[in-house]
Amino acid sequence: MQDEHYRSHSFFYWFLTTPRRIQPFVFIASVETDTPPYFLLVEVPGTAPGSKTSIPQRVQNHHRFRDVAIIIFYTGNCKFLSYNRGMKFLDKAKIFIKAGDGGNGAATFRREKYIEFGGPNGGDGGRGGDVVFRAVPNVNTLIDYRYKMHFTAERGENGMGKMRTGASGETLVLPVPTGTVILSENEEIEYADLNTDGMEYLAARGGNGGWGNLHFKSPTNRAPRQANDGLPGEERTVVLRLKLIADIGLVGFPNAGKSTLLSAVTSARPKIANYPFTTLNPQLGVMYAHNREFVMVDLPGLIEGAHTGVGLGDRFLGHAERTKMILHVIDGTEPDWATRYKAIRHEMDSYGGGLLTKPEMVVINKIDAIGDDELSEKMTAFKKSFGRKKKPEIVTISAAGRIGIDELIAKIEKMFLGVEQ
Ligand SMILES: Nc1nc2c(ncn2[C@@H]2O[C@H](COP(=O)(O)OP(=O)(O)OP(=O)(O)O)[C@@H](O)[C@H]2O)c(=O)[nH]1
Ligand SMILES: [Mg+2]
Repeated sequence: MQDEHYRSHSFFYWFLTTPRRIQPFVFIASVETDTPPYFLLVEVPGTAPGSKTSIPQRVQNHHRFRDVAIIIFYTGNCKFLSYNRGMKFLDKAKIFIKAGDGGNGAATFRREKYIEFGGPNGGDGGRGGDVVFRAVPNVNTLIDYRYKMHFTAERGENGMGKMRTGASGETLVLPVPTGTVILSENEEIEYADLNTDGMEYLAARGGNGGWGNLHFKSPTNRAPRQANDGLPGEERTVVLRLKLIADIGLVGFPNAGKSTLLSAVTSARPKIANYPFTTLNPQLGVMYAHNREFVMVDLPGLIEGAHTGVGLGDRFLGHAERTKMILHVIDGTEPDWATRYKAIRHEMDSYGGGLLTKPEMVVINKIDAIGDDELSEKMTAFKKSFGRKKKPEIVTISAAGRIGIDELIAKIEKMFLGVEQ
């Protein structure tokens, strides 16, 4: 399709011939056709001569790229491998929130016919609106927070004469996907973890309304002209980080067949292709077993050094943090499973987050593409590589050929029973 069309041109050609866009555009490219090293590229809009903001500045404005922004102007045959149109997924956003200021108190006096010294009757100002985050189901991206980054709740109304209190400002409810963690600006303090639907976090309190002059009436001062201004609403910058909630996480090298497996056991239809980094964003699917259903998340492929930012880096491993079980997918046609296995485990270890201690199942995929002898030889070598260490459960399948899928599902279900007891 379109994808293929792009692939048939050199990256540079493609870059030059595509019309200007208003959104940044991310894709993976390599210098030689389909071979490492891969570069994560971002094309940033509005870079024409005379543009007010510089390219790096524009890239900096997008938190997502803070640590991986690389811009390469490459004139050779730079092959475009994969792209992600529109960036529909975003798992981190930094936003500024401000609760509403309180309304001012009023300094007014009664004025009625025949009453000479009508006393003070200024009402209080209304309270400013709070800012509240609420976890909502059926959304799994923070993309809404990408372009709008400032949120202010309504101000309280000023108090009025005749003892009327100003109306309070409306609470500003900011919906976030369930699984969103709210962190301080430097990401060191976790304020809240909205891990269940409907959970709320009051992130900024509205300012109290000021007192009207009625409050200041006393025996010694019966006609106070004094009234307070409302207090300012709280304001702060917070970082939202989404950690998807799934039961099972799929990890492995690019091209191992993770997305193929997801599509074999769930109704999700992720992009599948015979080149690395097809999956650029985590994908969710629901797997139906005999008695229950499991949410599975397909994560972009890891490569050696992912924790130092190589390839897509390990940033998506955050989505495996909340899973109860890891499915480690290995391409069975690879000559040395043990080395591949250890490389991924090493990346998971470097990431931390308790990933290594999660129950794990190793899924050897693509067995349709290898002979029985080769399979058993490799299996023996793989098992041997664990030495005396405890071996994980190993399952052989062909995700594309749908071999061993039912057995895999049954084993996952069984393992879950063990996890839950
Ligand atoms: N022969 C064979 N090929 C398979 C099997 N499963 C997947 N493939 C092929 O392997 C290639 C990669 O599959 P994907 O599912 O895209 O791999 P992935 O692990 O999601 O890769 P990334 O998204 O890049 O990390 C595709 O060309 C698939 O058709 C299998 O069981 N047998
Ligand atoms: Mg994939």
